[in-house]
This record gives sequence, C-alpha cells and structure tokens, in this order.
Amino acid sequence: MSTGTPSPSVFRPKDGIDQSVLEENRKLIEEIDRRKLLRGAVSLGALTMLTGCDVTDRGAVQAVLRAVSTFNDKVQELIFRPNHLAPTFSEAQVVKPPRFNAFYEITEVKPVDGATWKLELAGLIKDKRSWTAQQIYALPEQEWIIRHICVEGWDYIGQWSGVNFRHFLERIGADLTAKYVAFKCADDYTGSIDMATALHPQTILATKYARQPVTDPFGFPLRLRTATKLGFKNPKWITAIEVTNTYPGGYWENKGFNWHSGL
Ligand SMILES: Nc1nc2c(c(=O)[nH]1)N[C@H]1C(S)=C(S)[C@@H](COP(=O)(O)O)O[C@H]1N2
Ligand SMILES: [Mo]
Repeated sequence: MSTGTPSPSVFRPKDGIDQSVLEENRKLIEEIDRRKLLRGAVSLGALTMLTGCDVTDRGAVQAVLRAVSTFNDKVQELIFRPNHLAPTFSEAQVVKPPRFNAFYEITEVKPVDGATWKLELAGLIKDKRSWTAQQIYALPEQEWIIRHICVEGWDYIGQWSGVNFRHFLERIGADLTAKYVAFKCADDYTGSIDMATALHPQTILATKYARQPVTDPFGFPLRLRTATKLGFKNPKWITAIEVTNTYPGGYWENKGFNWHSGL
C-alpha cells in the first residue's frame, strides 16, 4: 500500500490538476485503493464525468470518494453472508419523487412508448419469447423500501415494486448457474450483474414507485432495483436481458468503475 503520496494506481494525475486536492483526500483514496473498489486505471477524467464538475472542485472530488468509501464500509460486513438482506425502511421515509440521475440531464430523457415497448430475451434462456408491458404487469409483485446510493455522493430511500428477479428468471427458464445477467436500455446504457445478485431476494424488475407506475425519468416501464449494489448497477428503461457466461461489462464498468460495486 502506498504511503505519503496519493495512490498512483487509483489516480493518474494529468498536467494542470491541482495535486493538493488529491493530497487532502489521500486517506480516502488509499482506503478505496486497498479495497479495490475502483479499478486501477480509473482516471480523473472518469471522475469529472461522474461529478459533472471540474475535478479541481474539492467538494466534488471529496463527495465521490466519500460515497465510494462509505458504501464499501456498509457492505463489508455483509459480504460473506449470501442472501443477507440489506436494510429496509418505513413508508414515511420514502422520498417522492425519486432522485433522478443518468449520464445526461433529465431534460434529455426520451420517453419510452409503453404500447410498443418489448422486453427481448437472449442467451442462456429456454423461453426467449419477448414480453409486452401488459404481460410484465400481470406477474406477481413484491415491494422493497431500500436505499439507493450513487457514487456521486448522494442517496435516497425509495419504494419499489415489481416481479422478483429470481422468480422471473425461473419463469423464463434461465440458466441459474450462468455467471452474468446483462441489460440493454432504451438510452444506449448497458449494465450487468453477477448471478448471485440477480438471485438475491431483494432484486426486482421494478414497474412501480410508491405504488404508482415508474414515471419516464426513472425507467418506465421497467428497470432493475437491487438493494446490494450501487446506483449505476440498476439499469433503467430496460429493453433486453441476456444470461451469459461471457463478461458483459457496462457503461460505467467500461470506464473503470469496479464491476462488483456492492455485495
Ligand atoms: N438506462 C440507464 N440506467 C441508469 C443510468 C443511465 O444513465 N441510464 N444511470 C445509473 C445511475 S449512475 C444511477 S445513480 C441510477 C439513478 O436512478 P434514479 O434516477 O431512479 O435515482 O440509474 C442508473 N441506471
Ligand atoms: Mo449513479
């Protein structure tokens, strides 16, 4: 582990970056590096994109680092307890509406047409017939009031309901021994999770927020909600699901963020 200077494997400072920002946050950076939460090659460029700020803005850098570090603290204790439930909350704590985030502004959201939308299935799945929104709505629902934590340094408690993902995977005859589940989204976002997370009891394909249909900015008609992963591991506006043994990566993962990012 590094001593005295910011860990060079986490940050590759470029010319013009204020070194003192990194020096101030050295402890956090070392902690994150030790736990391998961010892949070695993550750049200040990736951080700039995440925060939407200039990385020389001390507050922004610190917020990202704190969120990553705190989240990892919270999940460390759960890591060796498969199927252990993440904390749940009361209805009174639910934030309405949810807090929006995407790799673009809320004004750029392109609404999905529920009448023509289809969920496509691919890969290691026996029944690859696509699903309409009506068919998805007819599935049994469960509800979780859980915390959403974004690496940007904010979080909120949300009330999500929809079909349990394990139930859905069993229903379509997915190979539950496969390694990954990958997602394609209407906005060209992609993401993937490990099968253990897909089968976790608190992972659902959400169609409702606070008992009302999920609205346009939050992933209408279908988005993933996991209780044990960071925000970016929860794809919105899902259009395709693939079960595979080939590492799929994802939008942020490909930019250097740790693929696991959670339990
Ligand atoms: N399709 C899609 N899904 C996405 C994103 C995105 O840009 N596009 N952003 C991710 C990130 S970084 C976060 S924090 C959450 C935000 O979900 P929310 O708007 O419901 O809070 O969505 C995740 N899923
Ligand atoms: Mo996020």
